[in-house]
Amino acid sequence: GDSLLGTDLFRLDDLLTDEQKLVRRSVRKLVDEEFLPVVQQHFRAGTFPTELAPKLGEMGLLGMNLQGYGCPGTDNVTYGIAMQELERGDSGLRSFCSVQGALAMYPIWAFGSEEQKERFLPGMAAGKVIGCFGLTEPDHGSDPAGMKTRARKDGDHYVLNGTKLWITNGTTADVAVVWAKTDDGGAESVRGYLVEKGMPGFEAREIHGKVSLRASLTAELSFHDVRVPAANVLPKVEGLRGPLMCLNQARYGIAWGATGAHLACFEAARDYSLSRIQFGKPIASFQMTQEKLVAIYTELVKAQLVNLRLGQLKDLDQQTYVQISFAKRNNVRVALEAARLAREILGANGITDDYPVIRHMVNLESVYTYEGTHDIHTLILGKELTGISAF
Ligand code: TGC
Ligand code: FAD
Repeated sequence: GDSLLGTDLFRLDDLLTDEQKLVRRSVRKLVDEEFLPVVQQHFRAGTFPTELAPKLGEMGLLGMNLQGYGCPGTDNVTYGIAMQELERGDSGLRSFCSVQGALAMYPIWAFGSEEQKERFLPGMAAGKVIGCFGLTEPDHGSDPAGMKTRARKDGDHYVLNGTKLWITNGTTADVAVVWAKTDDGGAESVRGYLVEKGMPGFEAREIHGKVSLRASLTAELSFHDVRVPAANVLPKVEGLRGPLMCLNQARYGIAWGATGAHLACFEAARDYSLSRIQFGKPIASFQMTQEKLVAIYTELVKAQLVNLRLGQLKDLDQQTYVQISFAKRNNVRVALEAARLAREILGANGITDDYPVIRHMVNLESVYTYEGTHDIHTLILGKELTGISAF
């Protein structure tokens, strides 16, 4: 059925509304019918089906939990379920939606002027205008506070110089939300700049040679004396709090998303184990295979419980970034371990891209590292438990 694969042991579906179940069914259908048939080809070619963007917009999957300006304004559990179903397809598909909704639309929505919101958000919600988010730099990944990108005020413009690396959707984006330091006369502080495609001095170059997240575009952005009008500065936020609040939105979606990849690996491993015969019996009848399936399933259910509770707290506006770190850290790690076990169950077939498992496994290596590495989330939790910062 469309419950948790007919194995909803704790009746988690009882905690979902009909609307939430409907969203799950329709996103699952979209992924099954329009994405899964093309994912192998995109993964091999290192491309992303950007032509799906208007369809994703039509289904309300871009900026889903934002209110107004053409966004659906759903509750956060619905948003999470949608991210789970997208990443059941591929981490690249969920990444596309996370970057668009949580990292590009959210800062405009939360920190933008009325004019910026009206100008960008409806087109972005519709998937007609693509966004990206530039925080990471070649020399500053986990420690964005050390960023070198600078914006110098010059009349009614800011002049941007610097480089951003590993930027998802960088080459297709019409607008890049770029975080840079400005000293504007006083102390240096981080601000967000809306850099538009075609602005002289702004270039995006595709990064080649990725073995993980191949069905996703990743770029290097460079800025050489890019003149950004003051009207393109996000007026309502200053400091690292701006990008960190965006990361809270995206990490929440990743916690659910990783569980979608986990679900896909469980489903593939269980199906395979029931049909693969060795020693005259389905391999599912061997105790060691059952032990692996139980391990995958147990962590899947625990991750789903964390996601649901996190979503409830977010809907009450009581979520903390430490809870989000807990969920991102745990759910990505257990999904990665589940993918490795599922790969084992599939034997030699497990190493081919004819099955989804190894694609999820290598994708999850990126998910483990981006949006705060596993170690960074460990330190955030360690600080919470001890009161001591180990950064
Ligand atoms: P620390 O001293 O712990 O904190 C400094 C101040 O910031 C506050 N804070 C947060 N506030 C809101 N949300 C958060 N997530 C916050 N984390 C920290 C904190 O309370 C404190 O406030 P105050 O008032 O006490 O001063 O931290 P620090 O300055 O040493 O910085 C460490 C930090 C937070 C940068 C690090 O923990 C971190 O998160 N590094 C990871 C960087 C990262 O995640 N980059 C992601 C780039 S985007 C991306 O990967 C997109 S992938 C997209 C896709 O394809 O899906
Ligand atoms: P580093 O920070 O150099 O870390 C290297 C290793 O050192 C890691 O294992 C890390 O955990 C460890 N480490 C670092 N500091 C500590 C510490 N204090 N204690 C213990 N261990 C530590 N960024 C964006 O801004 N926008 C995007 O759209 C985007 N998309 C991405 C897409 C992909 C496919 C990937 C792989 C990355 C993307 N990123 C993006 C970048 C991502 O956020 C960074 O890779 C991440 O923050 C880690 O930075 P780093 O790679 O420079 O690693």
